Amino acid sequence: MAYFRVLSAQLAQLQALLVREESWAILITADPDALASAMALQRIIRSKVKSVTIARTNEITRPDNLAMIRYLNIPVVKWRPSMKKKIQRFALVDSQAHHNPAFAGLEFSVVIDHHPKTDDPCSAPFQDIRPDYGSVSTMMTEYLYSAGIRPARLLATALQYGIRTDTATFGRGCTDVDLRAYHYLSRFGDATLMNRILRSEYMPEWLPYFSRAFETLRPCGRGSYVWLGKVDSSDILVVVADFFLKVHGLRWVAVCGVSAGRVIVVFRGGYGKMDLGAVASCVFPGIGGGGGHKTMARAEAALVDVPVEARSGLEEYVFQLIYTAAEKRRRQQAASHGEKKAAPEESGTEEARRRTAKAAGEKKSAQTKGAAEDAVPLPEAPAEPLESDVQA
Ligand SMILES: [Mn+2]
Repeated sequence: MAYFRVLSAQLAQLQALLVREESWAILITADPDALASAMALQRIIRSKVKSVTIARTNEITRPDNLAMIRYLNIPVVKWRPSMKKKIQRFALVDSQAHHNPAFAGLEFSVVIDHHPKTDDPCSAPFQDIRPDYGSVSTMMTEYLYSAGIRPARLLATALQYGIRTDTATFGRGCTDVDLRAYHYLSRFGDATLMNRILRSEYMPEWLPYFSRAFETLRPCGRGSYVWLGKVDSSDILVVVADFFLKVHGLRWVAVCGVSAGRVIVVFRGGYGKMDLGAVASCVFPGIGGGGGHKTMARAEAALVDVPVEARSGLEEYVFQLIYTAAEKRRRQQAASHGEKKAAPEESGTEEARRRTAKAAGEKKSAQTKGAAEDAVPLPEAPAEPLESDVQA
């Protein structure tokens, strides 16, 4: 049995599009899967055409993406519409034309992707769209294999990282063929370079924020509160919140800061029963909004809408709002649990009073005892995902 699906027909179709006098551009929304897939397509077609440019339409800020480009020498340039006149053929990998306004008005000859198909028909003469694949890197590994091209060290490592990233390290959406591709590539990839990319989680300029986070970390009800003050971008709140998720026993964290005239709270959790999306939706009653999933949520309000008397003590003001919202949510959960069970052992009133009194006290170091959250089942979350809360 063949190791991968046989793609001779597809390869012949692709070859038929390649003309020695033509210059190609492979457009991507750069992330590890797209970068690796573009590298692979470039490898397959480069000897048959005049030139192949890999062009990204987005800015790259994530340190692992930057490390990947640097350590694996990926020749990616920023796309500028003025480049159009020197390019005869366009290809798209890990994306479809309607995904990005930057792709509008370009005629694609090749589209290779694993995102769901839409009603919008793709007009590219060569298209391979397989939503059942965990990554396009897997598809490109099959193309290389079918074309008899042994992936060189840097290309193999890139494809491995693409597969890892898109399957959240062989979890989400990972299939047999993704695993088989990864295994095949491991013969050619460089494990040391892979580790260097994997370890590039933080930028040096982020470290002062971590220092601030450790200073301000304090318990907030059954969760934890972090105040970062003014931050360059709300992305840093996400980075710091994700870091605290890795602390054993920490149930949830609210990382707060001010950016572009807005107070922003990023919630992360997942080990407890607390529905953070529901908490986020009532942090800023009347002055802001919020929402999200049970384990990741966000709330924000414009500074001008914060009561004037609260602006000089924002750290404490936001703490109280989050504490109140979280406790309210916890009591609601306890009450609904009581209704279901008809035998509420500790329905919250006495317990809640004790906690309120306790939390009104001074700052304390994070309390990380016991990982089991309140044994209270939750009603379904009114989840409204926030796309800005997920890093591409
Ligand atoms: Mn992908």
